[in-house]
Amino acid sequence: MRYSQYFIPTLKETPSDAEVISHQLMLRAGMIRKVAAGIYDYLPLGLRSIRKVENIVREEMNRAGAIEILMPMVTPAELWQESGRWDFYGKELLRFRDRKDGEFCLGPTHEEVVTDIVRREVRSYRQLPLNLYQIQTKFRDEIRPRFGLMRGREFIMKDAYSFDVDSSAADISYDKMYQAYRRIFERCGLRFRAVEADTGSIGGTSSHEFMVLAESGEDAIVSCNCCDYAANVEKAEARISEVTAHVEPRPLEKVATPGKKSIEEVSAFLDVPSSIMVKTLVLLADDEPVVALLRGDHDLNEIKLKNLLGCETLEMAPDEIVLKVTGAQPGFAGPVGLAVKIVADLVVRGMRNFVTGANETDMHLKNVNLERDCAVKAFADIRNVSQGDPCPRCEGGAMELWRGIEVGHVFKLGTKYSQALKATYLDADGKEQIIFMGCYGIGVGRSVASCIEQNHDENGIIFPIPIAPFHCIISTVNYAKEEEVRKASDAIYEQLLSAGVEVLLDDRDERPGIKFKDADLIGIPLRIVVGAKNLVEGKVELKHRATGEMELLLVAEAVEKVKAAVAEALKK
Ligand code: 9G3
Repeated sequence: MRYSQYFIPTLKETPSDAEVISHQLMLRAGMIRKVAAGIYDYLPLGLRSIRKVENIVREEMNRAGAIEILMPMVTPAELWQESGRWDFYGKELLRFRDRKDGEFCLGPTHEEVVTDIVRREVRSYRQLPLNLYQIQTKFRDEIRPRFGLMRGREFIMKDAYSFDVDSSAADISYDKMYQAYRRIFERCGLRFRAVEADTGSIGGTSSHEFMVLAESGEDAIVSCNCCDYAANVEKAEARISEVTAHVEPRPLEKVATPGKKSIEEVSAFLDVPSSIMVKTLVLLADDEPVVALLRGDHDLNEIKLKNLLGCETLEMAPDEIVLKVTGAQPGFAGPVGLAVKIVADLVVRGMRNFVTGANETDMHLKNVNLERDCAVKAFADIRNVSQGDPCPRCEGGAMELWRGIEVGHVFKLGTKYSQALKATYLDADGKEQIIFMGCYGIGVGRSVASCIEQNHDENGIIFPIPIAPFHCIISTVNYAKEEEVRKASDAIYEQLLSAGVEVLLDDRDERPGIKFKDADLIGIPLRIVVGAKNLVEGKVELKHRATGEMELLLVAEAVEKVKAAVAEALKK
């Protein structure tokens, strides 16, 4: 491709409303342009990278035995009503009516649509296992779309769905997808971790998220520094710490703590460490008050508590509820004397003589001991794991906290959708059985964006060859004026093209500095600089964008090196 005839609208300035580096660089490199909140044009360079990721995904899905289909973006309300999700989802599900007043939505995911295909077409166990996938545009009306393609409203997703005769067969399908995902993200040049994850609203029994490690990631994950345990913090198990050695319970003591509400304030005022304090949180679970107890230096994991209580909604109680439940202003709540359900974190069970609110404004209690002072019905792991916590799976390992960008998510769905839509098969005895499902998503745009989050420097993007828009760029010095430069550049261009290298010839009538800056900004991995001075010795410069390494080579050598580097990077 010749740059002068292509369409790469690069920007010098960083757009003000782009907060993360990948969003900034994708705008500046002329890869995307915003049409509306969370809705983007994919310009030529952006589309080329998107298509590269799609092709890697497609190859690995096909290799894993999945079969490609394409389902509609517009889906009928009836299917969503059968699964019960039409009313479950709020405004995130973009609903509309057609000209005949029929109700539809823009597909945010396709469990219902694909299960409808299978319930109509699959009748026998001989047709299973079956894995159908698509690479298709989804729409989710996010309240706050941001970070460019990282959290858009319209986005390209690969979504796959597996169908099996039973749970153990479904596990085999799940594992095939899990391995295919590892290959996909390795081939995309991403540094990622697969982590145990909560299944969230989709239901099902278990799931893993594939997280690209990046400081700008919205997800918090932990991994053990010894074994291969890794989990989203939403799900990570906090190891049950050993109960403190037997300590004599001391007499309860009420102390004045005027205006001291937070753990930090009370800890400083009473000169006690937060680790011998207990924070008492008042929440509303499906609008019913519930109290959670955690050690002062631990944080509540609302997903764990929500899963434990089995409630639909869980939020911190407003001040007036706290006052009603505890009789005190917020900041002085404690478990002693409360008449509501209390759930205590496992660590609290091992605590003795701890400090907590007195359920009296401006007062706290010292030397509280659960058995003596208040009845706690339920103990459970309801806290977020912290950096350095002991690993729950191995002896000696410790938890390390990371930020991650979720680029893939695989779920064991069980029979939630096949039950709801009556997708069954006849087994070898002719008996009707329910189908077991799995579902598997990859964010295509998010994969490109997270690759940029992981691979950039102050000059711009540093694409790994497999998903770079072009493999090589030829930056020419005075292409228009210097006959020698033009001849050599065109020759190198033709040789690389005929070798299957995707090459961009920068033949613009621009100053070299502009060309070099653009080449760095758009992140093309290999660059050949053709200038009259080096051509006198029959040489050109070869620059590796990732390492900055610059070599002065004979033209033929440079062409061979580029071909070899590309072949090496694309080996599957
Ligand atoms: C909705 C809306 C938003 C949603 C969903 C449904 C997320 C929804 C979870 C999934 C699960 C898997 C197949 C590919 C992999 C992920 N947001 N999820 O189900 F109606 Cl508005 O999408 N689906």
